[in-house]
Amino acid sequence: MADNSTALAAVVLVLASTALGGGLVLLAHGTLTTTSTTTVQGPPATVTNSSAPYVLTLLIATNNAFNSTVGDQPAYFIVGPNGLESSANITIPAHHLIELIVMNFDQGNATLTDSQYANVSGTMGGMISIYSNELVNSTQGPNGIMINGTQQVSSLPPSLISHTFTVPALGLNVPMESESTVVAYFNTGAPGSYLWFCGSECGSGATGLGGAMTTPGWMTGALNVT
Ligand SMILES: [Cu+2]
Repeated sequence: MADNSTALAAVVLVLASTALGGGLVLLAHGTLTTTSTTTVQGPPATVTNSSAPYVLTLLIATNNAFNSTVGDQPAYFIVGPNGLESSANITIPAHHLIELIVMNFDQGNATLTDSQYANVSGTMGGMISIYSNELVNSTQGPNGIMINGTQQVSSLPPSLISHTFTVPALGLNVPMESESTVVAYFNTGAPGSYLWFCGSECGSGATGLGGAMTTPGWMTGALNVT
């Protein structure tokens, strides 16, 4: 009996948290705390398969040998059906809902080239969902694993940002917290080929703007909406 009532109380707590809408608190000292146990909201239940989101999965890794003088550089990759692919050309459908998933293995942060890149833009609700080890911290409950999940944020403290996925022509900016996965939804419009880049100084040289930052397939490339 005690176990059942505990489980019921936990379920009620989860439902109550969900009803609160998954609010986020950004503390003044730059750390994040969560007020919710909800997971990321997908598209509405009325969406049919034909209009299901196109899933674009990207991965950021750091131990990529650029050349003998620059050494290792971070890079975005497409996680495709046959493995990792170059991010020099990323193709997504026009006039379509896109579910963008970015897995960031980078442990560090880098200075933003412009403070505006700390802000989320161009996504549904102006939000992204962040999953990190600290945020998940799930526990085993009486009825199975209890998943704490994620946070939805509209910006990040610059000190937490490793990279961004930025497409100015689409108004899209998604900041990436270190060692985290981000999920965002956005809608594409007409076909076109647009520049994407990273808005943090994560490349080589004194400014951090060389190497990966100027090389397609590393921290920049083309986003082709077709
Ligand atoms: Cu970067």
